[in-house]
Amino acid sequence: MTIQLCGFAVSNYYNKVKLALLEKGIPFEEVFVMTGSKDEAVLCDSPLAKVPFLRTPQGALCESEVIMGYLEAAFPGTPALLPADPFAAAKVRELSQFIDLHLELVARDLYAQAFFGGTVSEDTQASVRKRLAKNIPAFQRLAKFGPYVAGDTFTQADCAAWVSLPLVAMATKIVLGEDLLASAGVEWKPYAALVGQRPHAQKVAADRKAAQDQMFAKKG
Ligand SMILES: N[C@@H](CCC(=O)N[C@@H](CS)C(=O)NCC(=O)O)C(=O)O
Repeated sequence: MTIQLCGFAVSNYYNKVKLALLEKGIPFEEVFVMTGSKDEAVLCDSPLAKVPFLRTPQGALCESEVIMGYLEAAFPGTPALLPADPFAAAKVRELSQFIDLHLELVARDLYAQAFFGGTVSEDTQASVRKRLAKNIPAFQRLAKFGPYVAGDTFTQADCAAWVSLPLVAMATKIVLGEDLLASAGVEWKPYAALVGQRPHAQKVAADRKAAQDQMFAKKG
């Protein structure tokens, strides 16, 4: 059985895993699954109906960080996205998880207003601003941008950073009136452009754009 990546190409977490699969040259197929599915088969594989999830010959896995760990361990013969040294590898994963939990998950509270035509209360906006004011400088202590987010090599952390830093920047700019990453001195634009030059990143971006256009056409 070929590995199946389940979800949709607009999702940043889906694209984090998709970029890793492509960079590692692991054969996979994409299976379109929207969030919030009530389908029993989906809930068995991703109990919160979140995406992405991965179907493997041994069963399914949800949570992108876990999937990234699995891919690295299960396909050692492919290009490594983690250093061989256990501590150095853990530092990369620390950064990746930090981006997910302390930047993206916080900014996510703004997405309804930033991207989906909803509104976000003043309280929520203030809370996001306060949490990011603490979390962004903390991220800056870990991030290297040398030129990759964890140092001189492209790693798993870049898969997380490249899909999520622009969202954090855009959501804060649109809703709070200020790109909190840029204001704090995180030069995410040249970084995103650098990673965006990679052929596999270009494929992910092109697929995302096509999926966004399709979503927009349906809504409009
Ligand atoms: N911690 C999860 C986050 C995944 C996630 O939140 N995915 C979004 C789409 S980008 C989703 O499924 N949202 C629907 C929901 O939270 O119910 C991971 O790393 O895979």
